[in-house]
Amino acid sequence: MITADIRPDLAPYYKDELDPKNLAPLWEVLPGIAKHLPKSACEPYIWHYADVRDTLMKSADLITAEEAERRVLILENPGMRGRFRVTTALFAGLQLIMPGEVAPAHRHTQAALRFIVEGGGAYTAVDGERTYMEEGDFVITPSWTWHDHGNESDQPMVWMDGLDIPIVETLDATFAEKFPEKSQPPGRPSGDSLHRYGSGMLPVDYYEKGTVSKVFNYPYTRTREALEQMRKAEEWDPCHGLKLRYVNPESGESAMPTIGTNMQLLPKGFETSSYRSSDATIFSVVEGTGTSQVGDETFTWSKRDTFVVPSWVPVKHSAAEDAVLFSFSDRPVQRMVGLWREDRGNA
Ligand code: 1HN
Repeated sequence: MITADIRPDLAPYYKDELDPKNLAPLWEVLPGIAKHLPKSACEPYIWHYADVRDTLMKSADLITAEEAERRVLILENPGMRGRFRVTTALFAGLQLIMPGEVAPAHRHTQAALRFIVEGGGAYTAVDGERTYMEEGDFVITPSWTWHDHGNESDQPMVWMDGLDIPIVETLDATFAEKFPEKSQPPGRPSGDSLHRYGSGMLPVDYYEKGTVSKVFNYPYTRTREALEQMRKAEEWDPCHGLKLRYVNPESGESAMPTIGTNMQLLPKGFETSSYRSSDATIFSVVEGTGTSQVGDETFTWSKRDTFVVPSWVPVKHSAAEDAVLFSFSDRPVQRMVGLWREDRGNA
């Protein structure tokens, strides 16, 4: 007879009984589930663009964008190798598209962001509308929208892809299909969505509050100008400098329901107070140089570098010159379900 207080390590015969029935004792694993703090396998890490660029360019000798469908080097968190993720909940990669190449049209339930790292003049088409992309632009391809890319410029173009792949995988809601042609036929004129929905106005009879922004390119020229104008007020947040989040203009919520995105300005010499939050965050350096202390690590960064701050690991940034950082995380998901936490200045 098994009593309630019997130790399974004292009763291997009991475990032998559980195993073929696909049962397992919670009490052996409970401390690893109800953890005191969100300690995961996700590690702080930095990819210096100078180390990665040549290797990325070599991929163009091995495979075309069309053959690869997407020629992307996955930024794999060193604590989670082989699991194609940059944080526990998000995917990130660097995508290369050479002059004249096309990445064929498809759609999937995973939502994607592109953050343009190098080059300009390639387009992404989303549900029939093309947007031409420049460095620092933030572009979205919402869940289940047709999208393809083409580089009509004479230079290689590199962007960071950020996708909610692990979230969709956890929910087992992954679907994908290919478009019958390589490129989508032209639909709305280029730039239409940005001007129609992203000029601080909306079409007169349009009162929808969709979960996804109709604006799918947030150009860097506008973002940078906003930060530059706002800096004149010198209202610096001790933890963030001057930080804006990208929103869906219909709702004021994040541009994408699963991924929150931000751009922040840190003026030369600014040192942020320690900050931590429950959303592991990926940073991409747009301008300037500086250092970030992430837990026990110190990362020295410059333009185009990418670094990861895991959940609940304290971060402090220090700008050696005027610096602009793009960042993204799963914060909207955590906020939606009441999980999100932050700790300002105490970590
Ligand atoms: C994808 O469709 C793109 O459309 C980039 O550019 C990266 C990673 C996994 C699955 C689909 C793209 C992707 C992806």
